Amino acid sequence: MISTDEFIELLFKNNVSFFCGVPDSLLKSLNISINEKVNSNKHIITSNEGAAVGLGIGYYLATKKIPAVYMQNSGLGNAYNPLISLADIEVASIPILLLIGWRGEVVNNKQVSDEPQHIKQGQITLKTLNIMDIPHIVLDQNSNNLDKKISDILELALTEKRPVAIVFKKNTFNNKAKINLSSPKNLIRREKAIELIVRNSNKNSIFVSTTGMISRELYEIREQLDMSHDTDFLTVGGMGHASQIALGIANELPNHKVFCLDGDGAILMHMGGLAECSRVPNMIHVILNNGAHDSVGGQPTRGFDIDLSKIADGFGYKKFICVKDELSVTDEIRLANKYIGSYFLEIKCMRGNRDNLGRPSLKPSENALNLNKFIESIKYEQ
Ligand SMILES: Cc1ncc(C[n+]2csc(CCOP(=O)(O)OP(=O)(O)O)c2C)c(N)n1
Repeated sequence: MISTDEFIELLFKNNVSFFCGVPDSLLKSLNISINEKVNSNKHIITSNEGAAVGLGIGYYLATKKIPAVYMQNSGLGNAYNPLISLADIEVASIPILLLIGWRGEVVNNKQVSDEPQHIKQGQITLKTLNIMDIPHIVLDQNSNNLDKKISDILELALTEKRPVAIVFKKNTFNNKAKINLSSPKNLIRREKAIELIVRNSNKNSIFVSTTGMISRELYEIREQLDMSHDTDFLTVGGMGHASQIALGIANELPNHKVFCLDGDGAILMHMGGLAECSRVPNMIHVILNNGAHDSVGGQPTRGFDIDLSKIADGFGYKKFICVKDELSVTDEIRLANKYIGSYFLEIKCMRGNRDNLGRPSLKPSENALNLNKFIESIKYEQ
């Protein structure tokens, strides 16, 4: 395995000392090393991967040094536009080092098993980089000659002034101790909050849940309470888009309550959509704010530094409130069930999840079909 500390040292040696990006579970250890070894003003966790490319471009313009931009391969889509329409060798021609975690990797033409949302993305990752004309190397736990590989690819970036990438397979890096997950003790557990929301909402309310643990917890709670999954849509991929999916449904079912269970990382990723969510009277937008990208290792977001309910006010939500205990969650959901107007409920939660949290056995395509059927069955009420 490659030591993340040594890897960072090699980057330093090659004059790379600025890091930004969106965390990924495959790069968890790398993230910990960056936190340990890089000054906090030289490491910025960005709201999305496109933003990280923008930040990297700004850094290069200010310093003429190559920025390192890290992401999961699913983030390439967010990064595509600023990479192709701006950083590209034929446009502004900016050297950038992309560090990409390869979920759903393909080894010797064989797909490694992974969650459904990673399969297609894994199959097309290297092809996408080829189409984007981004020179890249792939590293795994057995890679050697790192020193030369890294200096060669960085030299190419600098001499040709273009983005380049290193793609990392699963288990490339050593395991580092977990990020400190401590959070204020007076906050509610996220899974408990979801359980209270489910228990206190009407049985027919529709739920759209965001990417990561939140969807997994919603699924498990339905199982535990012996409830159907047909009213839920789990946004297993497309991080940051759950709110728009909920809006798309709410807009078509004006007499039906639609919940969006969002995360702080996800809402920050594509925040502009809130301007439209605030306009529907039947959407209850719940943000489970734990100040972290909990699902991929607990790296911090700005969730605890910003005032999300003030932001919701600014976006025009009719009701907005922040709560952090079980009683208030229950009260708010009971109120929200009857309220006419967009409702923004921020719940400050603890970081962390239980160890034995399962994964949905339902395929995303079945999930979509079941919700389609459920919505058809209630349409006569509208
Ligand atoms: C475009 C994209 N970038 C990164 C990821 C990896 N990812 C999955 S879940 C997650 C963290 C989500 O954080 P948050 O919304 O705050 O929810 P939490 O995990 O804290 O419950 C990340 C970064 C992804 N799935 N898609």
